[in-house]
Amino acid sequence: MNNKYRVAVIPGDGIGKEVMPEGLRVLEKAAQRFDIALELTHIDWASCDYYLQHGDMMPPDWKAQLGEMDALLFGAVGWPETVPDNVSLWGSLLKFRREFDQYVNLRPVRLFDGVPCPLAGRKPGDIDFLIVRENTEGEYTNLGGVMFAGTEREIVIQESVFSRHGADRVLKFAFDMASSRDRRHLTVATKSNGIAISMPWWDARADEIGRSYPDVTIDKQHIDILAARFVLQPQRFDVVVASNLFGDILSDLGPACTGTIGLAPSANLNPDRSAPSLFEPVHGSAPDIYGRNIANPIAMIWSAALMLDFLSGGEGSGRAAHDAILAAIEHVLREGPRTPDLGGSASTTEVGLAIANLI
Ligand code: GGG
Repeated sequence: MNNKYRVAVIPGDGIGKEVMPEGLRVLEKAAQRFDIALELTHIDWASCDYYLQHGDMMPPDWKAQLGEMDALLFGAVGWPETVPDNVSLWGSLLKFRREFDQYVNLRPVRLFDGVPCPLAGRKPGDIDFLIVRENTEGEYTNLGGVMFAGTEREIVIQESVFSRHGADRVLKFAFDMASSRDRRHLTVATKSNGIAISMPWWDARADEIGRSYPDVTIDKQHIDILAARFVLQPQRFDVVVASNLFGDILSDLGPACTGTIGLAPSANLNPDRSAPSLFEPVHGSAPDIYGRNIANPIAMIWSAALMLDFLSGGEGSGRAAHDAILAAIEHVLREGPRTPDLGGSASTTEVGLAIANLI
């Protein structure tokens, strides 16, 4: 074997449990073909079912168990009928991102050949960009509190946190990504007119970091018009860097503009490799379609491909396996079968099998 990787497999909740087997089917086929050894550890916690039995999303030694891994392959979290969403998210996914310092959430957005685009007149090639979402701070905090709760005087304070260390490192990553691409253009999502302290500061950090990247052109766009341009002029974008919340919203909107969020993968990266990185579809647990075997497994499968690419440093058999999986996804999106989110009637399993058979 060329390479050996330890991977924790965490299906989580809802359709995470349905798309994960297809992710693994394709992953194992690619590993076999490209001589990659995978040691998979199946995790049945980090789920709302586990919470209902144990009163917590994860066991107390979760960090020791997962810290030994090279990567985490994650499905989805959330089952609001039984566990409040903030409890399940803060009890699992956000702990992984913070404790393993996965400070970059890389989310590719691409319109594929054969996928009907909801934006009139767009063809493959018009939409092909990367969202770099800051992943450990920003608007995602549990800092704040409620005063005079339940009274007419009720006051709610929710803090945002931006550190120079946190902003600079994700901005550098985004500039590096832009610098490595043909168009070399970086869009910085901001809202410096309304959010009067953190966002002008974020813009200034981008300007300062950008001085080390004279080959990269940069434009700053307020999040409201930026969102509109995702729909109206998606060809403008190459790499987009955004704070945690803005990046989260943009990375649902972007894939929606390419036909379905069911295709969108993500890589929660610890680029320094001091702890495992995590790979997951952008979509959540989708309680409305869970149990019918109709969820699109492609976001999960593409996430597994991103994992192989990252683990191999973008070289050798890992890169070859990634490229083969992407080619198989492209083929299936052109020729079918398709799940209902893309207008087809195929099952999750049928799409997974079709992709695996092409590897
Ligand atoms: N597979 C992604 C997932 O389960 N997402 C649930 C969610 O609410 N995520 C919010 C976030 O990514 O910050």
